[in-house]
Amino acid sequence: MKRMMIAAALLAAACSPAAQRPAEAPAAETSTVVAVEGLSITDATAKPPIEGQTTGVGYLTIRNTGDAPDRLLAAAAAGTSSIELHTHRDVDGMKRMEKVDAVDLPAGAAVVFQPGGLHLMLFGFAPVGEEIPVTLTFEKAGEVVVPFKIVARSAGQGETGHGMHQEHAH
Ligand SMILES: [Cu+2]
Repeated sequence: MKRMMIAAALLAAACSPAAQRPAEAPAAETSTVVAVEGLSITDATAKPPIEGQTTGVGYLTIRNTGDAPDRLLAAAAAGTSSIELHTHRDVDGMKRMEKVDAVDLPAGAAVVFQPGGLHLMLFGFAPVGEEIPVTLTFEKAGEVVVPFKIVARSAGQGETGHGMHQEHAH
């Protein structure tokens, strides 16, 4: 665990001169922090596909630390065939997944990608190792590489709406 945190910290530092020093993170903190001009990205995690399937899901928190709005436009990573931005929408009382073209990041706000809400769909995801570097493309901030920690799907945790993913193959 410690080794991973150090590796993540080094990666974050390599990506951004503005990266926070890892010593400031709480002891239990295992997520990475990637900070660039105007954005701070934390809690980036990727769940591998369910056995027999090929689609994984990614979560993260994007904080717009600047004073102008930005937008997340796209995501891509080696080790996937493609990544889409998805959200969930209530349709007749059912949560339905929906592809979105962009995610608004209002100035000063934190946008949380989490189960039942916004998420990254990782198509053709073949997890290798402990993390997957995902290139996020922002309208203003440009391309930012964020290491997503690969977390195991715990048995019985359920997929909180993600069982539907296979229904809408692209
Ligand atoms: Cu989805």
